[in-house]
Amino acid sequence: MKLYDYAAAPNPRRVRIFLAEKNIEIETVQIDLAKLEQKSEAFLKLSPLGEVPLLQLDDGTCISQVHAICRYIEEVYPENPLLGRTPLEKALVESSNHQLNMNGIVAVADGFRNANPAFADRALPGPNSYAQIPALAERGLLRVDHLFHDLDAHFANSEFVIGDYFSVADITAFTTIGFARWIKKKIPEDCINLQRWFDQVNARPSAKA
Ligand SMILES: N[C@@H](CCC(=O)N[C@@H](CS)C(=O)NCC(=O)O)C(=O)O
Repeated sequence: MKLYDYAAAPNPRRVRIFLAEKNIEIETVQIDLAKLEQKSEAFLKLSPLGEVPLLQLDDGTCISQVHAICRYIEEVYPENPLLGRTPLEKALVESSNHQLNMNGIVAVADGFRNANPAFADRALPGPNSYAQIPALAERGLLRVDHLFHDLDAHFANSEFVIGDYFSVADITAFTTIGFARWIKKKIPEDCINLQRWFDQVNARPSAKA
């Protein structure tokens, strides 16, 4: 297997942390998004969306999308499950992870891509050109503020996103907080529960991935 990656980008980081939690080492290939290498003919042949992360299997098959890549890895390497251990836990992890992707990763991406001049006409990733919508950038910032406070309230009574079980949902939330720095958003000082959870996850060796 080979992971097409970009060290600075949040979505590939989610997969790198997932792999690190499972102690799996695989070859990575850097696709430099700053140099628009994702738009090269060679990469678009593998990934028509021109996005990283992309997992390429030994037979050449390519899997795009963080969730699908994590699902495949979990099925092939079931030890130390991160997508849930029981039917109920699997459903709860998927529910939280989807919600955190939409209200976290996507909200920050809206805030960043709709305001940064480098993303003019690239407000969404992928092969099509989309103009920036400044109101979406503003909404993104507001959504991140709300997410921080919602998570703070959640972590007042819960060690991780799903009780005392560390899961992919924690990886998504943790990566969101790192990504939020791109829009100059830090954990607010009054969010002590969120900060406690963040420090705990940040202390795991996988956080360096
Ligand atoms: N929904 C995709 C999102 C992937 C994505 O947005 N990747 C970004 C890097 S974090 C990308 O490849 N951007 C390419 C571009 O901006 O052209 C997933 O889950 O993998």
